[in-house]
Amino acid sequence: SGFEAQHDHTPGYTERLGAPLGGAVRVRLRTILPVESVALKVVQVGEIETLGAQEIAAPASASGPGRWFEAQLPLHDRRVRYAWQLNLPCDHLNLTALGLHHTRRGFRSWFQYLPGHVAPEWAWRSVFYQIFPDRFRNGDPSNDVRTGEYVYEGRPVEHVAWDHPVDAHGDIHGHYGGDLNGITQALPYLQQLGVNGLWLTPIFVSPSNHRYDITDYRQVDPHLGGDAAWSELVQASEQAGIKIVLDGVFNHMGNENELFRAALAHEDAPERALFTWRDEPGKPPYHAFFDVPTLPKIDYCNEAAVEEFFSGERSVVRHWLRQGAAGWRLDVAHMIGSGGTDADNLPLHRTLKAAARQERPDAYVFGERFFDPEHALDGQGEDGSMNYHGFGLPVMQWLARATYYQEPSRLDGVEVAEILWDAYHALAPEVALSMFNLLESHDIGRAHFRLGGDRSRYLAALTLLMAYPGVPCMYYGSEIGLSQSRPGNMPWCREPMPWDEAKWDLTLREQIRALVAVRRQTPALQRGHLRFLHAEADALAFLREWTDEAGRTSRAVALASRRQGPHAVTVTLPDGQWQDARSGETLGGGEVTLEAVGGRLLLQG
Ligand code: ARE
Ligand code: CA
Repeated sequence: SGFEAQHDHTPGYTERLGAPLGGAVRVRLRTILPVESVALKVVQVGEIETLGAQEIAAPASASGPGRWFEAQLPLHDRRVRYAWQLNLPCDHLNLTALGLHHTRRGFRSWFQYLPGHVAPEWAWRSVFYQIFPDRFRNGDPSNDVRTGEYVYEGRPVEHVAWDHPVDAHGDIHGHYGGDLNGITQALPYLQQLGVNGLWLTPIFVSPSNHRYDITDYRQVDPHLGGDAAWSELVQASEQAGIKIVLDGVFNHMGNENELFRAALAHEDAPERALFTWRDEPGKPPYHAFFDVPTLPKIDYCNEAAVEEFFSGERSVVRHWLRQGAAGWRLDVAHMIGSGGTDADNLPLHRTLKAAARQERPDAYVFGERFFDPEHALDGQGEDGSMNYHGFGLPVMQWLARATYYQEPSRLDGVEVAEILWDAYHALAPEVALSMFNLLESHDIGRAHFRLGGDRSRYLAALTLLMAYPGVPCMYYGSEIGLSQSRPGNMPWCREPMPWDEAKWDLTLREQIRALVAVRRQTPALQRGHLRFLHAEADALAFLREWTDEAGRTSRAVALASRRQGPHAVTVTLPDGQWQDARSGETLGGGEVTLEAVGGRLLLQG
């Protein structure tokens, strides 16, 4: 049934996360099978070590039926992989992250432990809200960009009225006037929604409205209210219990940056070494992000670049952590380096993370990656990664009515569960819990729009977002039903937030507020182990479970459906009494038939 043998990262089963390299950690197994003995298999360099496990009394910090076994897992490497072997009277079974099997399966499916890894646990308890500052709220019209104030990409910038819908013209050169002052004013609104983390897309001096082309990394754009508005926002958000993660654009800078201008000005300028130069027809004479001339790539072969941005005593990474930022989202993380692959760049990412952690021991550092990030997440570098690959894209592809952009084909629920599970167990559990989960962003279409405005599917998506392992992040305006005027990703998904409440979908906001509250109150959703309970074409269900050191167990089950009307789904729940988070209805454990419609959360403990 899948409950025959259990082991995971929670305190009853894994004694202490963060045990150092070279030491050992106590790991435990619980089983109801008639085992004669249990062994622990550990992957050593090139071989497998088999260690005995002792039968013990049930630990205080665990629950569930069966016998308990314990072994010492030696932490001989930065990532230790292990599996359990259950010796039965005339058979033996292996328990890996994939479950119980006769064969050992691949090592990749074995449990993992990262010695010495320290996760930013506050992020696990957080619900994030992404803000694109030019479009969220205009708190001070006096700092707005004035039409014709300067020229960007050969055309004068334009001030656009807040109620003017995004159009191609408005996006590239149009500034709506949103600023940090507006975010400070909106803190009570955000608190009421229940979010306690903000990710701001770039806020430093830049000519464009998106500000990914940074002119000065050490100054907040005066059009956003400047450094003073930042200090005010930091203070007010601290009081509101909200932490702020900034967008680190370290792969490229803006072409108006003084370092790049100096490099262009003289053939022998020392700044030339910060960039890589080339001579290819039709392309800028330097490497640039997607060959966009305004975004010259920074070359980290150069130690001066590493110091300026990461390791130096006054580096950009350190500077803004000192100024109150709680972490960094790394723009195009896989590209940050010296032109090699994502894997080649890992040592540099470790340097970045180490500098951030020296400055702020709980800094949350995660990279933007649209593809499988497994190779970058060994615990030494980034804490996690934006989870497009292992969460947002497949979930949306499953739920979307029509095929659309990143959704070239439709997946069924069984395939989605496989994709999610594969991405989850490829990571150490504490890393999976630090993944930055999202359904939508300023780069891809809005979820509500991609789901054809279907409320039920949208709530299914949001339920999965709040219940899945990782840090959930919503996109500004989604809570009140902000959509887009036409299909596509950017710029259509960057409409300004309407502040006229008559334009809000208040029912939706209330439903989302309730989901956020459940996430923030339920330890199982913040740090629990994951187990899929069910998957069929139109529905899937999973369990999250966490027992704390004192033995208190919290459980949650998420059930999501993409079908129009309600339908019956049969799942096996752990024993005990369950409560539907929305209706308050109670039900017992064991094999139960649930009515699936949109998203449902069942809670226990
Ligand atoms: C602007 C216009 C675009 C135009 C482009 C080129 O908006 O319509 O095509 O200029 O002239 C920032 C701005 C963008 C801006 C861009 C260039 O936000 O508005 O575009 O700079 O000036 C891929 C990368 C991913 C990257 C996206 C954009 O893998 O890392 O493309 N995301 C980050 C930021 C962006 C930012 C930049 C990078 C540059 O989040 O906001 O752009 O700093 C598929 C593919 C992915 C692709 C994804 C989204 O899934 O697999 O590889 O991401 O779609 O497009
Ligand atoms: Ca303004």
